[in-house]
Amino acid sequence: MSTSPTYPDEVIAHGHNATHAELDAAVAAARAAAHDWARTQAHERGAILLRAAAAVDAAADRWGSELAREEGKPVAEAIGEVRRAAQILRYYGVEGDRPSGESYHSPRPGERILVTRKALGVVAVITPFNFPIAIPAWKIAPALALGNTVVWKPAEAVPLLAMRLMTALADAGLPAGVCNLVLGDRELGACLVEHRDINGVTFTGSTSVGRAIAASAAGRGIPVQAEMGGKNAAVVLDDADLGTAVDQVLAGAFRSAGQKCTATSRLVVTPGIADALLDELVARLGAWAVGDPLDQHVRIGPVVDRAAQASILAGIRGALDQNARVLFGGQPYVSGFRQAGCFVPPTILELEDTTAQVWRTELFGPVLAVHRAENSDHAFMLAADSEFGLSAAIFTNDLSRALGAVDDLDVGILHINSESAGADPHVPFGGAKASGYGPKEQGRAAVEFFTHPTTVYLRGGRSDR
Ligand code: UN1
Repeated sequence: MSTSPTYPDEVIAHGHNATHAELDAAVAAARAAAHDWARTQAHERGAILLRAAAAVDAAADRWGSELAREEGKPVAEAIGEVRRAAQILRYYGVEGDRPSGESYHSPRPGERILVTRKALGVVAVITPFNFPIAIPAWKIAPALALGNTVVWKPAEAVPLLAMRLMTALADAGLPAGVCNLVLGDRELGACLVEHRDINGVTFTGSTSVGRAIAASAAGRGIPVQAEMGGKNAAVVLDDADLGTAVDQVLAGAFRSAGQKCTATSRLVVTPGIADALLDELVARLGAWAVGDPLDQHVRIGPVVDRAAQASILAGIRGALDQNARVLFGGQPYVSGFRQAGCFVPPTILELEDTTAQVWRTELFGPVLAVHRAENSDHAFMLAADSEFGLSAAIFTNDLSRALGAVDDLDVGILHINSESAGADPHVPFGGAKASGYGPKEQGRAAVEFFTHPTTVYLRGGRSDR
């Protein structure tokens, strides 16, 4: 069952959580389907994804509204997410047209060496609440396109959108057993990733869970792809364009109520622009409506559930105890529907030092921590000082400094003059340090995870040639 984070008494969807026996049956079905699916022509597999993409696109407005109701992000963002899922399905729908493997010369006469790529087999897919259809699409589409079968456990909060994607795939003609959806809690997810009959795990979620999955997978010798936490910095240097920096920092920090692993949660700013930037951020954020995500004017909806709300509010309180200064927000809603729902006020906190928890740990909510740097070198040093390394955003018109950031920041994704969030289907997505483990997602990077190579030494068998 899922409920609305906006109006917690409202039930969005009823469903059936899988039992352990049903989980076993799903894995067995994926195993039984694996041989034939891997041998189905890549173009035929792709055609199914393309049909699913068309159905997802056609349903974008309807499913976007459902997504906004179930997950809480503003409806325009939610519709955009559904369209992004379709775009990803389309990207992998033409995988059959792309190069598959490599060909090498041989040091021996009469021989060629081919490197072919083959499916892993049955892949466990574990997805988070915050992109209920786009993240599943960007794991499941490459898994299927490259010939794997799938058992998928989505986050408990968003079963309806999971059902929608699953239905689109089934209606597009996906054979029975190729993709299996199991609904359930974290414990069911643990049983799935520990199942003896799976050949790989792809996961997006917290660093602690991702690392536990990676350890368990390593123990069984199966590959794992884990996309985990972030504490992404935006660095605004004196020479930056103020308007661009303000727009992009607000978008990075507060869209989807900050519930993106790529969200901007730290802001580092140099002295020549600091006051103007902070004044403008505060003034502009004041005009962002917080409320029902179905209202077209609303820019910030609720966070996903009560537990998330409580932990983000506790993070804000903790920061205040550690002497953070509130520039915006900071106080929980004490009346009206925002108090009754899972709302967290968008909050900007200025810190004197960087030991505060709010500078170090991921809150996964609409909270931006600010620290003033002495100069640009200091700013890059502060940005780099994190156990995480998912994304960063640098605002400057100085090409040398921008290129310096490429060298100095150990991140998987670097934006120069754009917000820290965002991803495209055709390029690698994933983080460095504690943010990522295993091969990256999307684009050609996904091929590395969802297949393994077979190196074929190829000679003719006739001795007369
Ligand atoms: C985005 O920035 O648009 O869980 C995508 C997450 C990321 C996806 C971010 N894996 O938030």
